[in-house]
Amino acid sequence: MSDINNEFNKALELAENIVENVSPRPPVGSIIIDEGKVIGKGVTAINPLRHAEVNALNEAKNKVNSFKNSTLFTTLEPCFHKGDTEPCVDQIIESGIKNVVIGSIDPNPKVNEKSITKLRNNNINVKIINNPELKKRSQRLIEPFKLYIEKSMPYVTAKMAISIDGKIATKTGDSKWISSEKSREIVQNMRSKSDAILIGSNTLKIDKPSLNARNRDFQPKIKAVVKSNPDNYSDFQTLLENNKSKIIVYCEKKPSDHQLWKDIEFVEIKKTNLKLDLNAILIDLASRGCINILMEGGGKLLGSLIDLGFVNKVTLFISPMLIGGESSADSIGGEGIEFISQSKKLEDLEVKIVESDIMVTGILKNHV
Ligand code: AOF
Ligand code: ZN
Repeated sequence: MSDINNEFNKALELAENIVENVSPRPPVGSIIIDEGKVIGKGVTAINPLRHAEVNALNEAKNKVNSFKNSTLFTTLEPCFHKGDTEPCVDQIIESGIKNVVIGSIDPNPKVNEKSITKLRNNNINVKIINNPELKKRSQRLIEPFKLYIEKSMPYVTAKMAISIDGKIATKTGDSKWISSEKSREIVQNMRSKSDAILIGSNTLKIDKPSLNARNRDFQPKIKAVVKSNPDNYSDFQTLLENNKSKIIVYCEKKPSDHQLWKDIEFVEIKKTNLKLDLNAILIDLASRGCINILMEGGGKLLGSLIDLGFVNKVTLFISPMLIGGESSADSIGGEGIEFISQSKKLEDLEVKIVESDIMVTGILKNHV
């Protein structure tokens, strides 16, 4: 890799490893290099709320007398507007930095190339990274944010723990545990980085999950359940255990005694084709600032989401076991397709071994 790509890769790694959930902002990593040395590093942070570029500038400030020989590498175009923070573009100009290298253009219409133009108008040399691999990784980082900004929709990651024969439970509903302990730890991290966890009514009833991110500092903002007729408060007990999230039940009709259902919010959703309108549910979650949703089953709800083109990424843990049984639950239900040519294809496949499992992640490109 050339020097510039090497340095940019460091900014990318910072952004890819942010543990704090920074939604609804995109995760950004920035690095400042002077005379070949890293003098400042920064990522988007919530506590205190500060953008990556400013965090990097603050760290670098006392390390050199002037930034005239420094280069800022940042994974996203700096912001142009005053949001919850002051515009980064102005702080970069004021700092005296003369070179900026950017990964992706900010799709936010309030920014969208305006900062690049402003930097150039202030005699700052701006380069957009053109190494395809680094470009792609920069894009990946902002994909959920892009979907949210452009379509007001959240980015849905479907997590599945399946047997070799694609089952998510036995015929009696037992599913503890299909995936290995290490795989389940990875899922705790995924929960912790998600804004909302989404499940269907069968998963609630059969698995009785808590959906907490166990032993993690950051919890999902929302635990969401899709259930047409919530009629039994005790079904929700495990969700309430050690709960730090808001619990929302998307239903056709609130239970008549809903005031007695402590700590649960009901959102009534109309049915389309006899099913709750999933588009309306996702729009509601996005309107609450949820841009990353982790879908944790079951097969029926996941199948419907896939049929409608609402699943953006799949994370699959395949465990080396066979379950069998016609009545045991399959990982994906829904309508399905008639021809292989209509199948949803996974791109950017990553495959690795986690303990005894095969972990596969892929991006579903052909969503609507
Ligand atoms: C940056 N650096 O680290 C991030 C940026 O409400 P605010 O002030 O936090 O602004 C959020 C917007 O800033 C967000 O919508 C996106 O366009 C951009 N994100 N920009 O310069 C950062 N996270
Ligand atoms: Zn900014």
